[in-house]
Amino acid sequence: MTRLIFATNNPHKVEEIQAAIGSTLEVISLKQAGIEVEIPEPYDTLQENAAEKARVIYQLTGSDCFSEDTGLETEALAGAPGVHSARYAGQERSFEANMEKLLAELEGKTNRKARFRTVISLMLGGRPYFFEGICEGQILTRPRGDKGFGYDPVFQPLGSPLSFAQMSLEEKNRFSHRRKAAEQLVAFLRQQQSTHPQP
Ligand code: ITT
Repeated sequence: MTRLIFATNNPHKVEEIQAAIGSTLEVISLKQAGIEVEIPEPYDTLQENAAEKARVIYQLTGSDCFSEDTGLETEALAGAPGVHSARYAGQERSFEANMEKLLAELEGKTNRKARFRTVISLMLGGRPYFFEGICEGQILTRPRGDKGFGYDPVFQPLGSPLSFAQMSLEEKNRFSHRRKAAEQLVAFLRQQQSTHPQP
């Protein structure tokens, strides 16, 4: 089984990705790898931020690794909060404050269309590769449910009557942006292994 460091400080992401990919890949969190580092997200695109996170951890460890950057993009707000989702309401990165700000910005707007977009950056043998996953849906008028993290209570994926925060991890993964990107990562790694088998 391939072991890869997942360059994230968000334990929810580790749990969701490991559940999505099953046992084909063993994901080692930064915490499990004993790495304590504040990873920068200085750029204006998910792809550049994801690349930077993976690059920092690759430089630090010399090991193959991956990272991901995720944004919630709303149509009525021209893609906001997007790449700024984590700090939408300020530097303290509060899930509640971020949701409150989003609901306030969308107050009275009939277009509630939104999507989560995840970009995974894989560093393999020193080279970067990218994979994207999108989940379309809408922003509810008030939070519903208490599972998950981040904007989950206000996001309802297309095709479900529930918000992400009303779903189990397995249910969320049926729709999730992160699961879709992770599956592409796994498919790519499988293909690499079949064309360049390890001795
Ligand atoms: P790392 O950079 O350490 O991976 P992070 O929490 O800072 O973790 P992001 O910058 O990718 O991760 O996340 C942006 C924010 O978007 C995150 O703080 C959440 O509030 C929100 N978010 C990301 N994925 C989400 C999901 O699946 N459901 C709800 N909110 C999510």
